[in-house]
Amino acid sequence: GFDYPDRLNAGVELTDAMVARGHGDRTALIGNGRRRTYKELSDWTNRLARAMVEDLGIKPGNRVLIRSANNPAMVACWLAATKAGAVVVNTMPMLRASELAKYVETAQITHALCDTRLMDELTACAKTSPYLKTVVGFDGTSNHDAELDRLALEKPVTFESVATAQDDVALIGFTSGSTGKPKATLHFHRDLLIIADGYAREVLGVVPEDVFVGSPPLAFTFGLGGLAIFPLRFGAAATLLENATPPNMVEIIEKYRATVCFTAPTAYRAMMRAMDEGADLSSLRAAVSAGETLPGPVYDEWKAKTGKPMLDGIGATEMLHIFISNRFDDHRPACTGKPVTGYEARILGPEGEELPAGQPGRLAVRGPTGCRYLFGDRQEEYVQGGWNITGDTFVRDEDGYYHFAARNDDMIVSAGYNIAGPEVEAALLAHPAVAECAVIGAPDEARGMIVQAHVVLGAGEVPSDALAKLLQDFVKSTIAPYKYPRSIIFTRTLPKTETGKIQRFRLRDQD
Ligand code: 3SK
Repeated sequence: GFDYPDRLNAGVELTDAMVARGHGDRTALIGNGRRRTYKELSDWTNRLARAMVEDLGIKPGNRVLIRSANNPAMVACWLAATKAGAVVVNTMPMLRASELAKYVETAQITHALCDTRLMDELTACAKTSPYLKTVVGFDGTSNHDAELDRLALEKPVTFESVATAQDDVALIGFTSGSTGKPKATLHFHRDLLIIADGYAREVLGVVPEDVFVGSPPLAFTFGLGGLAIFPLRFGAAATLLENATPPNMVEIIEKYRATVCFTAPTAYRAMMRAMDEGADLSSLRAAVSAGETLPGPVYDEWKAKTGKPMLDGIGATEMLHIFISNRFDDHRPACTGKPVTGYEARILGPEGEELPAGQPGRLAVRGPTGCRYLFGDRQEEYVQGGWNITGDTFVRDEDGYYHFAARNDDMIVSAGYNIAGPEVEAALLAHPAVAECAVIGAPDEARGMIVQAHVVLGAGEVPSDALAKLLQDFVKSTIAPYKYPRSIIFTRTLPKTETGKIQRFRLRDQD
């Protein structure tokens, strides 16, 4: 188990406590072209927290929204609000006023801190909100040239952080909502540390010399953990990129000799193409893949190119972070691995009964970081007997490893066959002409559903019936022929969420 004192403030643990442990002169954050040490981060967050309390009137328990791309100022605002005992809701820059309004209403948000470059939509949202009364800008470029920065600069570098209880709520994570309405999930101060002291320690073995890089937004708990909490908990450095495209990540990896990368398989594929052109990614010791299924061919190619396994994992906003993962010394291709210490997993049948090894069913998980929803109605649907019922179908093998089969929505029943869309995707991705693809079930009179592949071709490839036939034959030659895509649609792009998850439901809705 995890043993924390009753009074615990995660913001303090990730800043002042790190200075007290002797990490003050180490680099904590790299972004906007400069480095900040742990001591600088501690001072910065204390000043900000003072401004939040003394000038903005933030009180413990107030819900505070932060709107920003990934940059050091966003991390500082999140840590400062946490030190002030606020409950933070981090949000993505692309959200529109109507989407922000849903968050504000659901979480009853009273204060918002916003990168000044992203003010318009938030101001529009605040105009009609009965809750949101205070909106303040901060300078996401770290030039301290905005209202919150000016208020903070006048303050001393000391702040008496709120002595929160370890099970006071610190963070509300909204699920990214690749289908349906986003759900609000609650996380305690201790949860923010458990994901580091559990997964990051056990699976990644983070050391102060590590330099983290990656693409998930900090507004997504995958990004908050991977790009802020994990490095800061161990005295390592976090590089923060507002525009984390694969070329930008490659540049950062080369420049800072980054050692740990958090991103999705599509970005790893692009980074491997950059390696073909001479990019040097040899500094990376850990490549974590999550948020999307890791296709076997991507895992195999990474292993062949780097000699290291890609660490596939599955997490959930409800559970805060990754709860099943491969390990450096215990990994298999096309396999998500075994539960992280402290978490238990089960495969459930249609009646909620536990299924034996080898049978696909709904993945259920329980552990120390979840799952708690803001509103009870959802709780009943998604949490049963303390188990979080995920939206994924998995199979546990005889050796206790968990294998992803499909999102429950991605199982295709065609002429009586159960076909997992991601398996067909992995087969297509192994063909060199295919850059990206998404497989869905399309309605069909004769078969009920047919397997339909939406395919983005690689550079220089030209769509044609002949190529479609070639890809169909290729799939038939690698997996059971009944699974081949009877329909292939070539497309330039696939619909994705801001966190990079392919939105297959949008392809289904097109039909
Ligand atoms: O697997 C995911 O989608 C996820 C969600 C939240 C936090 C971490 C992860 C990997």
